[in-house]
Amino acid sequence: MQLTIVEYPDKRLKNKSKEIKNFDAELHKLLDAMHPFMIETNGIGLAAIQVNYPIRALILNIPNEDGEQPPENLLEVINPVITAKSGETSYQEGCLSVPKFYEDVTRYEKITLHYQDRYGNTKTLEADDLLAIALQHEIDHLEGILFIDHLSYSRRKKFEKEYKRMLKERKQKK
Ligand code: Y12
Ligand code: CO
Repeated sequence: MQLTIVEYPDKRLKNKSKEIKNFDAELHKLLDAMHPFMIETNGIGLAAIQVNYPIRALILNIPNEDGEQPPENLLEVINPVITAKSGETSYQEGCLSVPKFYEDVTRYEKITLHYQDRYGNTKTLEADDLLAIALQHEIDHLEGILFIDHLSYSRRKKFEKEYKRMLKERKQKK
């Protein structure tokens, strides 16, 4: 299964992803393709909509203390719902759909998540630190929200100017 990343300002990233009702081979095939794709592109989190599948699925593989992403730490999250949230934290976020840009975003410090695994089993997860931040970032994707949508008006304007310049330079190099 060949996947390609959908990059900002592609309008498809604004779409709201649909609830998953069939936990079938087609879903498993997509999840199985998303993981190597994310690792090869140096990502730690990826929502299905970023590879043009607007369904409520995301994966996360948070690096350990050695910076490794062992496959046994892979988290597959289907139909997530945040049921509790507390605290506040700020982190410099990046996104495979917004290449080369990192910006500070404020998020909840701790969250409780209800979700399903690839077989439709219901799960609960208490998350903090980078896991909580990355989950909120990926769940935003399911609502058509990007981390740059959290920036102040002036930071966003600055970002748009720099991003346009980056796209232009990239086009000229081709
Ligand atoms: C905070 C919040 C959410 C996350 C998870 C989602 N973000 C990523 O996985 C970012 C990946 C990323 C990878 C890059 O490397 C390549 O594209 C080769 C990257 O660098 C460039 O675009 C040059 C930027 C972001 C993480 C943290
Ligand atoms: Co992202």
